[in-house]
Amino acid sequence: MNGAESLVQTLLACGVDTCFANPGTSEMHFVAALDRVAGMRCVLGLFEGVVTGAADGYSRLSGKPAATLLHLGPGLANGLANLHNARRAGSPVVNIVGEHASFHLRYDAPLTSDIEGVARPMSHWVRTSRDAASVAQDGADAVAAARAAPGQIATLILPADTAWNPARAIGRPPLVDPPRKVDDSVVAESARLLRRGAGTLLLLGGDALTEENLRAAGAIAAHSGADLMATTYMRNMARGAGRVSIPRLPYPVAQALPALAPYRTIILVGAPPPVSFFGYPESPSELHPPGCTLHRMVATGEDAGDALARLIDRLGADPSAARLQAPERPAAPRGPITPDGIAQALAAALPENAIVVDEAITTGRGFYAAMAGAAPHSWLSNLGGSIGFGPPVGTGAAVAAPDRKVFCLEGDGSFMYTPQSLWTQARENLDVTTIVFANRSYNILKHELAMVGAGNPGRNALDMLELDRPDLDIAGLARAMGVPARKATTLEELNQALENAVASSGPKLIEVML
Ligand SMILES: Cc1ncc(C[n+]2csc(CCOP(=O)(O)OP(=O)(O)O)c2C)c(N)n1
Repeated sequence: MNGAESLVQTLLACGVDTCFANPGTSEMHFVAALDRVAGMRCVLGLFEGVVTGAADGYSRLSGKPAATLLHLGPGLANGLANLHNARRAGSPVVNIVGEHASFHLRYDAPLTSDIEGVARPMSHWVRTSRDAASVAQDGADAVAAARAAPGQIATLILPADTAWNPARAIGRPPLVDPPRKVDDSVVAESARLLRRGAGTLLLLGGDALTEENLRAAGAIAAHSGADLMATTYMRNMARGAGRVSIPRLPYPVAQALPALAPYRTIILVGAPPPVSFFGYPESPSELHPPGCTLHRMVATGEDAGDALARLIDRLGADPSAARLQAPERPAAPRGPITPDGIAQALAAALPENAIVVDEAITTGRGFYAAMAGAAPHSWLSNLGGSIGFGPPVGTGAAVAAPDRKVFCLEGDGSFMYTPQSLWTQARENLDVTTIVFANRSYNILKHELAMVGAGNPGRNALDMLELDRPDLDIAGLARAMGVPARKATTLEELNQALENAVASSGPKLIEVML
């Protein structure tokens, strides 16, 4: 057994059995080990942003980390944006990054760089293996670090000689602490605030958005009269008929401020204090109204389910009293394509237990509300704001949940960061339907330009916001990567394309011409 084999065996022993990879020379022993050690599913991505985003999506559905395999500093650097998104989402990821053989480093060969330095800003844990004998335990430590609540990024750097030299043992599977339970005093204070009466909001994020935890929050709301709201972005939220349906905090500051204005008290349950995405000259960064009390009941990494259950007990609330969303499946819409019409088409077509990955940007502003009564589904969105998130995350989600249909809702600008994801979807025959909203612009940035007070855009500025020259053929791009695609120019065509996507499995793309 060499170091690479001991690492693959260790990862398997620690429950990590899926690896998204884009390898190079320094990772060849790890690649070869995949043939010699059975049990690791390896999925090739043609760009590292696909690899890291897929690991994020995989963990959101499986509840456990995937490994990534990345080629030295530059390979890792290509994957950093989606690692940033994964980090913000609390997704566990174990990165294995190849490095030159130790004896070769001093020659400053072309791919030499400070890999630890590249890794650190997006990693909670970084280590370079010293020798082949250490690799296995380093691997187990990396898995333990990734699994620490709520989920962390662990980056293990593997010099090529630590992979090819002989090793004996495999690493011990990690003991991972369960999420911390919140203090009794914090639950008691929440109960006290809720008893004060009107004007109280429970702002829910992270694990508070699972089906069970939403039900518990719904019971607290029914008992106390408090309102419920979700964070603007969510890791994996249970939505649709039969679930507790709650609004989300709007993205635009002009809508977020009035949404929070009625509240004297905001109790944070797995949600950070609400702040605007960017700072603007004319609006506040903090979104809660002046004088409003913010009470953090459950911090990131703490056990939301336990805290909500204890709050129900303390209030004497009926745990089964939550109001559940009735099914509201609209009729398939007709006529010209509009954002509202698309929302209706999606709500009408969505099959039971689908996974929705939302990177629809401005076209999708109304989708969340419009799909509240659709068939039960999971809603995944981007907590890190780095676009090019959806196609990789949808890819990883489909690997983790092969019996569920994935729908990636994509702005065309966002889609164009990581279109290679389609190739992986075709190769692995993943059941992902990508729906691209072809407005041929960075529409959101036109609004942002006004918000930051940058004045009226001239020709040069507009050129940075328009994607119409040359014209993109996204359906053609999909076909070139082996994914069947069609364009929808009316809602009737969209309905038909969605029907086809629901009726058959495998990857597809629908380009919706706005
Ligand atoms: C990695 C990264 N680069 C750039 C941006 C800035 N940015 C935010 S939204 C956006 C355009 C999104 O365009 P599209 O997906 O077509 O949606 P639309 O605004 O047209 O609805 C850009 C470039 C970003 N958020 N992340």
